[in-house]
Amino acid sequence: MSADEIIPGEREKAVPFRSVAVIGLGYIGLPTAAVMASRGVNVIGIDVQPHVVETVNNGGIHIVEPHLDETVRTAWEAGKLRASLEPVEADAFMVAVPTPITKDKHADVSYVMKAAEALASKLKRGDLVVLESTSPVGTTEAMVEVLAAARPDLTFPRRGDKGAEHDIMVAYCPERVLPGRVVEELVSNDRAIGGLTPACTRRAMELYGLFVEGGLVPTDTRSAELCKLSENAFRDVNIAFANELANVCEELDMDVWEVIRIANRHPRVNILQPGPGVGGHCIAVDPWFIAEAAPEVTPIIQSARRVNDSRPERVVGQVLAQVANVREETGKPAEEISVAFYGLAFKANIDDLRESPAIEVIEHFLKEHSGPVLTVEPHIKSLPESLSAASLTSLEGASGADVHVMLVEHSAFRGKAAPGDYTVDTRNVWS
Ligand code: SAJ
Repeated sequence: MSADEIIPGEREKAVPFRSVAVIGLGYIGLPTAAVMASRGVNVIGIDVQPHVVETVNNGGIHIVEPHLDETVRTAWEAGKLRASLEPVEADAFMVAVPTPITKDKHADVSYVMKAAEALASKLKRGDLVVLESTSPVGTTEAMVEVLAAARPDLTFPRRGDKGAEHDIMVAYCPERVLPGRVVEELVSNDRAIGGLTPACTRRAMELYGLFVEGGLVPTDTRSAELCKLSENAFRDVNIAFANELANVCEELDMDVWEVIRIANRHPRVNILQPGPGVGGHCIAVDPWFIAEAAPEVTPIIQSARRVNDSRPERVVGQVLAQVANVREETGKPAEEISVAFYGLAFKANIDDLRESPAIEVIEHFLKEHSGPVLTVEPHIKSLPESLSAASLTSLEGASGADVHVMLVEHSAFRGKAAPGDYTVDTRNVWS
């Protein structure tokens, strides 16, 4: 699909969007709804969780993300943003629901299909439906079939349709914002706009043009779907390279940070940072959506996943080695050796503990160690259930521990010397 097909020279004036419904008020849906509403669009957020709907309808937020609270409050005060448990009529529907992965690495797109079933009854001629959730290739087409089955009175576009007019327009436009910078990146990032037909792409570009200042890149649904998966798989493979290098340096008793620092002085080399593993709900998941679709031809993507997934266990081995050193050098029994872990979030400067490799390290370590385990995480007030055998303390509270383990490079931990002689620094904070 070329840009010329999408944006004809003589374009008639766009039909305004009187209202937009955002299905799913999570880490992507709520910021998207709020940013659009702050640009004067009438937005209604739909979520199945009553506490989320109630919070938004009181001008509040249920997730932590810089600047989201003021964006939501301002839009809510202006009467542009409200929430509902049930879908309502709108001129455009944006679907931003989770697409998790099952234990055996299959993509679960059931929330997308449920959202499609729920919104189908509200569709009217001329509406636009956009899928934003990170999805396996072909999900947008499958979603259209769900909509079409529910609404035989309306016509829907199919892949490859060119000239035909349809009652409903459908596109795939993946989110690509970075947690911690969501409100800013929603506006400034370029967006891939993949319509099922050129008319669908055009309509979706009009919608995103309401709040995106980055470029709007027209394409088809499948390319947009694979593009999103490729972005995260690319990052995963690059992080795996850094982690593999860390494994090599561990074997050779060398400093990986020194090697990376100097290698990155090469004009065409940019090695990422090793760490205790890859967390979050995107980078550790999305590569499997590609691998599941083409298992025989994705050895790099699959082994990168395995390298990154094996890091927590390696870190546990390093911590146990330090515990053994303390025991040997001080004569203390293991049950008296205290170990402090710094950082629990899945990455720096956020409070999100979901799919965190730091948690995995500590859970695993608790099974191997009988002495006191301390944790320091300035962004949370209580420990998750799985860490109930550990305690949450401050930097000062952890200072007397025998072994210190840096897991997340929060700003609050930077600029300080190593707190003791026995350390494992997975993030190059103390070295
Ligand atoms: N990490 C490293 N070393 C690095 C970089 C990251 O170990 O050099 C680890 C982090 O500590 C974290 C994990 O990787 O555990 C993922 O963190 P991230 O900052 O790389 O990515 P996310 O998951 O917060 O957001 C990603 C982004 N994708 C890309 O950068 C290609 C974001 O733009 C996407 O919108 C997001 O996934 C998503 O929702 O898909």
